[in-house]
Amino acid sequence: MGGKNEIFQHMQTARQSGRKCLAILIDPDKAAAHHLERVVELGMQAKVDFFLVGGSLVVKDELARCLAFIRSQCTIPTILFPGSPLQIDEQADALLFLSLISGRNAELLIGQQVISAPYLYQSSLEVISVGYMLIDGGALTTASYMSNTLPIPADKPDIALATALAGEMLGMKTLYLDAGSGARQPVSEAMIRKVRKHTRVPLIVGGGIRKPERAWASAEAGADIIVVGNAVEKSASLLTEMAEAVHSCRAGGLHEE
Ligand code: 1GP
Repeated sequence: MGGKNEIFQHMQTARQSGRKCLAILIDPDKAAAHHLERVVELGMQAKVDFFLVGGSLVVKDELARCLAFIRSQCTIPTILFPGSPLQIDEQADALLFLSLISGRNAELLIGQQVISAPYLYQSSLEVISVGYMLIDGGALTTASYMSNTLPIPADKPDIALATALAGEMLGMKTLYLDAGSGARQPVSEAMIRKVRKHTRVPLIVGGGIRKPERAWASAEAGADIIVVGNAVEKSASLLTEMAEAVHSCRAGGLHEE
């Protein structure tokens, strides 16, 4: 692990300063070469903060190719967002070490982590622990189905907050509210606001964010890092507007206690 801390530091600085970050999620199975080229080019122009790479179900062996390409083109940090311990690759800079704390599937709370920890210990990857919470986005998502867990109901911010607090008290360095890729409804501003108000670690929010206005609203409600996948997969040029929206929002300070 090498004691690296740079990417987490970047997230924490964002949390403390109110500077909002945009992370573009790249599903290696869906990232055709020409699309990836365009996304990386636009990502550099728009100063995207991170590329998240991974997916709940990755069936092709494209992860290494995808990471190698991003690395060869830019210095934007790449962070693995793994759906399973098979998605570990040292070409990335960091890995989100997810524990699915919204669910009650022991395998995803601790089982898979036990399997991957010895590999990660020997790797050069920066490991960032994440209290990962699936929030109902109005449709059954791959993440929910594959994890065999129920998401937190969208209209129960109190459950989300209690879960987030437990994650933080257990020592998780970040929290991630995810409505799941392709969610019909993104995580509500009310839920983001509530979790943000009572927790101190960097807050990542994603799932179903299709419009720049929505990305801005999620950031304004208190997300420190906005994750966008599908929308940019469908239209790479949207990346520029998403980055403008997220980076123009500096409202973090407004919601500090
Ligand atoms: C899913 O939060 C990410 O894990 C991104 O979701 O693909 O819907 O943007 P979208």
